[in-house]
Amino acid sequence: MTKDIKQGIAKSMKNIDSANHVTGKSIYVDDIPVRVGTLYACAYGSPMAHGKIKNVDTKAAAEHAGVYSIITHKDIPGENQIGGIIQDEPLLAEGEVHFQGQPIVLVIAETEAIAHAAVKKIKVEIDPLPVIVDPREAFAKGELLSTPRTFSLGDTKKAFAKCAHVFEGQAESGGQEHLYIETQGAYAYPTEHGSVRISSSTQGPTQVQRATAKVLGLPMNKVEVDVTRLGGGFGGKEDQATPWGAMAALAAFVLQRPIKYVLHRMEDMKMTGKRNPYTSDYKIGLDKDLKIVALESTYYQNGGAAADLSPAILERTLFHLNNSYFIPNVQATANSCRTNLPPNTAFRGFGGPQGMFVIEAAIAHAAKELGVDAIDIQRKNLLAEGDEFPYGQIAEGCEAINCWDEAVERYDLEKIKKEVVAFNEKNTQFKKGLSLMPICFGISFTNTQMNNARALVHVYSDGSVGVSTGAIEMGQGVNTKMVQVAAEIFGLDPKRVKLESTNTTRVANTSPSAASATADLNGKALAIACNDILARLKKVAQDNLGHDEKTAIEIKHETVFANNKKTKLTWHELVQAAFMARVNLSAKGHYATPRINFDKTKEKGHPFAYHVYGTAITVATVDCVRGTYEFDCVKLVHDFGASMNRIIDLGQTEGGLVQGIGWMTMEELMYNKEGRLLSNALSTYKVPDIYAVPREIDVHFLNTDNPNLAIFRSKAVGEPPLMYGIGAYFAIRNAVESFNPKAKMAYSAPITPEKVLMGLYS
Ligand code: LUZ
Ligand code: MOS
Repeated sequence: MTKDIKQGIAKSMKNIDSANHVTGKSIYVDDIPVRVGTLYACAYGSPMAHGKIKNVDTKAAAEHAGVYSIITHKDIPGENQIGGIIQDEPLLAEGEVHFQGQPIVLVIAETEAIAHAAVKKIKVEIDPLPVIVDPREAFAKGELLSTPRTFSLGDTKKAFAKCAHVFEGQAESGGQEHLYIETQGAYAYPTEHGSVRISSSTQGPTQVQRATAKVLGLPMNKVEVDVTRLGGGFGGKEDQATPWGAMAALAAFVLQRPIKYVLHRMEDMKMTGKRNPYTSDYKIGLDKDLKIVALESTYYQNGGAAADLSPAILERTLFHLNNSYFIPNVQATANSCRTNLPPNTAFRGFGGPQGMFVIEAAIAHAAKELGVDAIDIQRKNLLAEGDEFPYGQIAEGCEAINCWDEAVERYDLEKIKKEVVAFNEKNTQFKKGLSLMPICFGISFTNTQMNNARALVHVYSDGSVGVSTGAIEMGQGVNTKMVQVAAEIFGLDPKRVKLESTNTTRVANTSPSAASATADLNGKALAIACNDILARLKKVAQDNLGHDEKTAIEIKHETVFANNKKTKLTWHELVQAAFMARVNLSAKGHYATPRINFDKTKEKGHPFAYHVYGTAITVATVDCVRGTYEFDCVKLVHDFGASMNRIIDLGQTEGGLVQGIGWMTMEELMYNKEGRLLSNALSTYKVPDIYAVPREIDVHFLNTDNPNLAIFRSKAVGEPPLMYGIGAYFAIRNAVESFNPKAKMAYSAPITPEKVLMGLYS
């Protein structure tokens, strides 16, 4: 624990929700007790991926017993538009459809079962138009969602001319279903003065509020959004909780009845966007000492049918194109391609993992051609203090080499290497593969404007504390960290602090809980508010104890200290004295990350508050008869800064790692040429289960004292560990190549057992 923390109460404090989670008491949207008169919604999704709507026949559905109303775009009082970054997405299709599952009609019925049954009776005639599912095809046809972006550093043309080795290739990574345990959903009801209140399972309450206000033609102050917690988000509810919130609110507003809409799993899988698949070209140049001298790359992002967050995701791909390496000459262009899939969206890592996979593939490719170990190329090129990122930021507090070297030493890489070689010499059916995966992830929303947050704190006259922030609890433990912040600053037992729901009437204009930045931004805002109240309380303490304003007052363990000496005054008495003296016991804090900036016209700046680093060692075993595989171990060193809660941070690291392994190895999204999702259930879309988890996961906390832009110097932890999963891909590949050194395998993730088998016998 660093010197910044006086109490250190909560270093290993348990998640405040754990007991309620395991006893089923935690409230999610579907658990909210419904009001009398509640009706249920279900959307009819387009059966075609692209076409012109000729006719919508809702007669049979409307006549179905128990159906209350049918809502189409014609019922929208405001604008039929929910696009975030770009206004290109209707709430309910109008004239044309652009992906299978796109909502066209909303059925409102007395029960959920009736709503679902009635939807099946809707008949929509659609004149088909050509369907594009491949991003390169979309690009060739000029179907772009946003302007292409190019990052450059140095001069790649000159650099390539001098390179000893140049390799060119393609790399592709697939999409990923978020599979939050709680599906998308919302519960909305009309309130006084033509207003509406929505309980939404969203990472972005303000996004839901803003879009709903637009759809209903209302000012934002008439739309209240409240969020208790989410059963997972992973980016899937950063923007894509919005349509369901807006649909529920639309029906509630038009019909003046409470409306509930919670998606069924298969509806959710079919209708919502996923991680953006990418296909990319790379050209990498190395000198004779294996230093990477130049990289040229082009990324084709499969954006789906609407922009959603894809332009921002595209940008983060470029920000992470060099992963944890210094590359002096870079020319990289990224294209966001419009296809007829559900709009793809944010997913833990937000385009970063997709960019990092490409540089890792390029390095693996070079290593193979040169007959060297990829590990040697990786180590030689790790980012060092003072190196420049392709976007102009200079690496400060760079832990890339520290993490790598610590992992190599602590886990005895030489020994692991020898064991793998020895195993492979002795075995023919089973082969082991080893990889190292360094990571580097920039912390801040890449859109500078979004890096701000607010908090509202009340100290009640009995000494208890209520906290509201813009942070959304989605299982990541942010509310526990917020309790820690308030308890630490006030010197209280965490039990005194209650975290309120996240509500747009208490904390407004929020950025979504995303970008791994939620605890930092909201924690800093909360710290400001708490410190404000604390300053007022200190004055009261000075007066109360008969001291002057020079006396240093501190509150520790609920007791007031004056000039480091314990006094008789307790927290409770101090608060009462303040209340009697009519001192304001409430405060609002606002925080905006200092220093960060980015100039999009030059594609240069200092967009990130800081970077998070780490290195993972992965060993996989491949069954060379079956093509199946297991992970022996993942041993990693991760840069947590000074972790403020090791239990939560460890959970985030393990969860992120396994989610990354799933993306890279087994989770295969399949769409057919008509844009229909084939992997539309958990029987056809395989996610990691307990057997897919590495047999051993070892996480070493690298304790680093910087940077102070992290809350209590405890670095952001949400997304970075996902990218360790990329190591699983290369470990498996290396095992295959040990069985068949001539294996012909595209750099194509996920590396499913089918692909492994083809590689083994190629
Ligand atoms: N969301 C966003 C994100 O809007 N901007 C970002 O930079 C970001 N990064 C990671 C995850 N979500
Ligand atoms: Mo996100 S990918 O919603 O941080």
